[in-house]
Amino acid sequence: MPKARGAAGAQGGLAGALNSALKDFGGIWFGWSGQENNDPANSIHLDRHEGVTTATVDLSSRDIEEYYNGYANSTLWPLFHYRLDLTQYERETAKGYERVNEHFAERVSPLIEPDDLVWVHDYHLLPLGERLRARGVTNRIGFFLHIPWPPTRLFVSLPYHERLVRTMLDYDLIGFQTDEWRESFLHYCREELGAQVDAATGTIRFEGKTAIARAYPIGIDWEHFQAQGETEESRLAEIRLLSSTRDRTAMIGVDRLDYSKGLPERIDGISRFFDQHPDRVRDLVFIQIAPPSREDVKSYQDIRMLLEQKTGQINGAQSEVDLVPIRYVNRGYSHAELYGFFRAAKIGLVTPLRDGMNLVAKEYVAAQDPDDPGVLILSRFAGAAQQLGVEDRGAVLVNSYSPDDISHAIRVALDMPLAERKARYETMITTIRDDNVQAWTSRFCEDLAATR
Ligand code: ADQ
Repeated sequence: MPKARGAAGAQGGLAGALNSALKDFGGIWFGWSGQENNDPANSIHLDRHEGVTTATVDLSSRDIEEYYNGYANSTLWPLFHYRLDLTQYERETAKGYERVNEHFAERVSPLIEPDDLVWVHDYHLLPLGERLRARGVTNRIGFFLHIPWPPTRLFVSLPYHERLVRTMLDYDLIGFQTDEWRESFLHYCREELGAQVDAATGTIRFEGKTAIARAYPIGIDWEHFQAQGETEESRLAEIRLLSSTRDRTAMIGVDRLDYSKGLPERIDGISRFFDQHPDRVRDLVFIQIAPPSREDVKSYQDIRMLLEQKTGQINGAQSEVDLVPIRYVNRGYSHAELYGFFRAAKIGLVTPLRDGMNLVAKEYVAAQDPDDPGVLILSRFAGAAQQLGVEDRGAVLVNSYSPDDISHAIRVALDMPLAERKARYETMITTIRDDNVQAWTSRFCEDLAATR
């Protein structure tokens, strides 16, 4: 199979997934280095680490402001997570977005060889395919969107929405996490663009171009994650958590500190649970691990403050000298440590308001002891709910906007008998193990190679 050349715009959830994929397939990772550099002559770096070649470029401070903090994370990210209230529409940042995509195309096109597959990732790079085509790249080019695609009625609030989607039709294959996001995209192409759309095959025909849209739910790197669980580091993390919670049930949340993850709403749900069941405050300790992200964007500073306030309030109201119901930790941990924490926690609380997939939900289940598994409480608005929540037989599904619903789910999870916990675990574990990141990569690359 030809080498895959990936282009990724983000650090974060997808970075780990793509690293695994590249180790297996070979190829080059191309993307932003995460560094600021105002000297364009020294802005590209080639590196080789654990069998993966990376070609990364630095961005100028203006590019970071307009492209990354601006259009990508203050326009597209909130809009694609249905948050019109947080979405900013600025002509300057939109221009910065186009400029940086052009700059990436200029840098990456000389690295592309004739039989390469090119795989572009995520909302930072929506127009990259079109920019590459303009430079004469005729290779097969695929695109994968890691986040939701919003409903048409929301998406059309974006100035020049049509221009953005037109650029996407230069891809041969466009991947979405779920059918729901794929259908929203097809709806837009049919109703707003007037494209010819075959919903069954996902084929979109428009002005002589043909693109195919399909769903490819991303998975975790199962083997790597299980190997983390075998380490001493993981075992120590598990013991550390268990010994600190003693006879109380540990409930855990692990998320980037992002308003899409529903963290204040989650705290409201826990607070409601304590209000409704004062006799059970001593049964539960909630651990929220939330490393800050995108700290230069104001909405992220706001969510951090709000969360601090809420955890402070509930701890103030419910704590005793020997009891603090919520532990809120602002830092990252290794996957080995997270594995240990997940295993020690009898409830995993994953309640985003909107999420493309959510890998934490899958990691939580993957870390459970099959003979005594914990319960996953999962938002019905996460892409993962389409795989893990089928007919409420796997995860306990909740409306993450509703404190009553979250409170009820916590009570159900706390009281769930072992037989039901095992049955729910069995329903989820097969897809988590088999539909892993390697299977996801193979499916996408094979389909991309078969286009045209
Ligand atoms: P994210 O929004 O970053 O990803 P998610 O899918 O949950 O969300 O991935 C987060 C990853 O970061 C997980 O592997 C998790 O273990 C890790 N992580 C989170 N908190 C951590 C911490 N405190 N310490 C260490 N690691 C931590 C985006 C989309 C998702 C989509 C992924 C992949 O928003 O919907 O599932 O890409 O496509």
